[in-house]
Amino acid sequence: MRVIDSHTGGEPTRVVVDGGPDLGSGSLAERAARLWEDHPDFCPSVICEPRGHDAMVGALLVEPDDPSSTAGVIYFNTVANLGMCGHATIGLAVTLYHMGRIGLGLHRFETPVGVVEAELLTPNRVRVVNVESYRFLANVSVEVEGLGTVTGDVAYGGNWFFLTDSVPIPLEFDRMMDLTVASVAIRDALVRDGITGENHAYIDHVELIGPAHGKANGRNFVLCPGGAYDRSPCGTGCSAKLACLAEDGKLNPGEVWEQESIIDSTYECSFQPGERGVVPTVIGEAFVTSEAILIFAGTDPYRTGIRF
Ligand code: PYC
Repeated sequence: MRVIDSHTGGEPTRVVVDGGPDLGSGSLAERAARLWEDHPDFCPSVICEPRGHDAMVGALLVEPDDPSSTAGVIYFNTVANLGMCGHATIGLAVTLYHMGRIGLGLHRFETPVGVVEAELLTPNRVRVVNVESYRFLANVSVEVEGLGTVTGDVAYGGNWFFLTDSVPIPLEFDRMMDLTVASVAIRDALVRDGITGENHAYIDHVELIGPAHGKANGRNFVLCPGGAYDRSPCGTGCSAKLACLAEDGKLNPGEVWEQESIIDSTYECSFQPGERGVVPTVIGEAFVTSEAILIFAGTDPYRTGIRF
């Protein structure tokens, strides 16, 4: 299996270039469901240790439904599929350019949650127009062990997020462990209290928000579904954040919001009004880091990844 790795603002993406499973026909959402149902070893083999790690997001290229789209893509992490992934879309566009498969300019990618646009502004800088994003619940309070009452919003940005500024831990890199433990506790409390996204969707991302260090407008720490933190400012998390800012009247259409990650990487974000919420734009940079052939030796006890 051939893969190309990149990072976007520090967050890794592994694009499966060939050797992935045949998912048959049907919508992207149907094919994404089939990925784990019919090929349960595929995603862990590609991105769990020892070949990958928790922070990595995989991108499996598939035929698009609409031939005018550049490609279909199914994003996955160590535990599940992601509906959309902002950093990986930036990484994917830069990877396809690196391979000579696409040029600078506008491209359309189909994901299980809808079509997104990726405009390669330079070989490394990409502008993503994400699926429509919206706030579902505002000012939800949960009692969290060790933190007390935590209040935040539930919003959709291609994945489901709980966004809060009420955690009393500084958003500093050296507090990573505390931030992770707090975010996992918040996610567990949401489950305990039956707080979900629309249609009972599991809220698998927690976004802690606060003031920026640099000239950005805000800083975040994002807990991803597998327990890793997002090194980038999280494209879908920024989209969820934009939806909340717009609804609170704190950001106008077209106005730029610069979002800083826990490692100080940044995205330039803005939105246009949507039918229900906002249509977010996220601009960031990715760099290819390696090209590799993954080897799955029959005698390797961990050939399908370390998982328990
Ligand atoms: O950039 O949307 C994103 C993302 C989701 C999980 C990791 N990165």
